[in-house]
Amino acid sequence: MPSTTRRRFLGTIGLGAAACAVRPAWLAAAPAPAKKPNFVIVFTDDQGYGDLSCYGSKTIHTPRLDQMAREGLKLTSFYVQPVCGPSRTALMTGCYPARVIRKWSLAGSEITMAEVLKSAGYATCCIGKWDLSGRQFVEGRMPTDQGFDYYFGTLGATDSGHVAFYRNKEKAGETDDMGSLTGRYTDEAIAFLRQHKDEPFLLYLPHSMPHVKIGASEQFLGKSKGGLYGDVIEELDWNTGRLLDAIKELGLAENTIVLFTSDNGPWLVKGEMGGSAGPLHGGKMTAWEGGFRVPCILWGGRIPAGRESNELIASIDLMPTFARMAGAAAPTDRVIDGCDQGAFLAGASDKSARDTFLYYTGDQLRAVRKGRWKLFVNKGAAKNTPAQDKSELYDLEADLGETTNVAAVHPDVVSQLSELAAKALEDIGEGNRPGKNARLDADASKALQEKAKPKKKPSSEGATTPGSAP
Ligand SMILES: [Ca+2]
Repeated sequence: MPSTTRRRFLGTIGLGAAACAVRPAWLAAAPAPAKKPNFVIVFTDDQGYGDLSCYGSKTIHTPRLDQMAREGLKLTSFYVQPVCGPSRTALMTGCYPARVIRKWSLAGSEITMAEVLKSAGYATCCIGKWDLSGRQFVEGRMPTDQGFDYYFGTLGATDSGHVAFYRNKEKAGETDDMGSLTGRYTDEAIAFLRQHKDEPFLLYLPHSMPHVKIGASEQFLGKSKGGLYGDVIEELDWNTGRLLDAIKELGLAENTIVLFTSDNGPWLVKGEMGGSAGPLHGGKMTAWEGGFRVPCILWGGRIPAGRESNELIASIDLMPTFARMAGAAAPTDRVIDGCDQGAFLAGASDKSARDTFLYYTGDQLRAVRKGRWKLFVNKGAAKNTPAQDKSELYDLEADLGETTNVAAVHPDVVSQLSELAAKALEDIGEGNRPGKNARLDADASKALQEKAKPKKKPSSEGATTPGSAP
């Protein structure tokens, strides 16, 4: 769909997600602040819940992120998606990935956060790992086709230890030096800030690190008690500090919201080259908390300092939240799963607008959460119907590490959460049974047909067949 046609869909914000609490009338009627806030999203790759000192790491030293947390809002129940491409889909579209993709490639017809903010007059920039075009050049699916004015970075990940850069749609060199990426992306990001300090902007900085193959520059190599992985995180910490310093120096701190998070949990099978989920069970590509729950810190003059919250917030909420803050509009012609968290972030409310979350790995619904309860509905091999006799229920407030199945003690909760899962399957669907509000493009439909053929063993993390059972 041409971008001019897409603009027509940008009406006023909708409450597409039934999961979102109703916004109080007085708040809905409040006028938007005169000056539009800037947004900076720092999105690391495969960094776990336990990898920052402010989230409990004893071996990795992250003074700048710790300070950012003290001066801002630290979230301890923030959810992304369990693997790279789908996590970027969620962040950009405000939707559960299973609603819109089957392969790791986002249709041009989907409306991204960048497109929404661009429609409100924002300068938009993406620096780093894109991973929304199947890790290759695809006309119509590049960052500059999806709302970003400017792009520099790598289309895929660092698995091979070699990456090629693109600047907008042109090839822009390559490197085998994985330790150069964090500094280089940060330089590019700061250059963008200097150029656009006088207009509202979205700076999206999806780092390539600490996705294996990892590397650190000479300044950090061998310095951390956490080994090479620790060096990589400490380099990310230092460069995030450099970014915050630039924001302050340019006089942008009061009106810029900086968010730091990771795209998914740690890649545990990589051993010492992977991170830690801290007190959480599981890691990347699993439906345990360690796959989905990551550190999230928000900072800037609009975020009250010194807050820590265990409220349930998800990356799918950021698109509608930022749209509203910008006086812009999330799409109303389609279902969006995100909730407007503006009141919570501003400190006007202690409560999240969300109290449910769906855990899809790949295209399969594995678990659902409501409040303190999490129910696994289908932990085994892919099935399109949750197997009720395999239900496992965990109390995340009493048992964060998901060690004790309490399904037999709380049949009423199992029943309530099973109903939530059934509704998700009707609405979003899974596998080759898309729900009534799924919108899979031709590319995704082709993937479904391929899926119906006999399976080959997936390679590595499975760029074409993402996800696996916990
Ligand atoms: Ca990742």
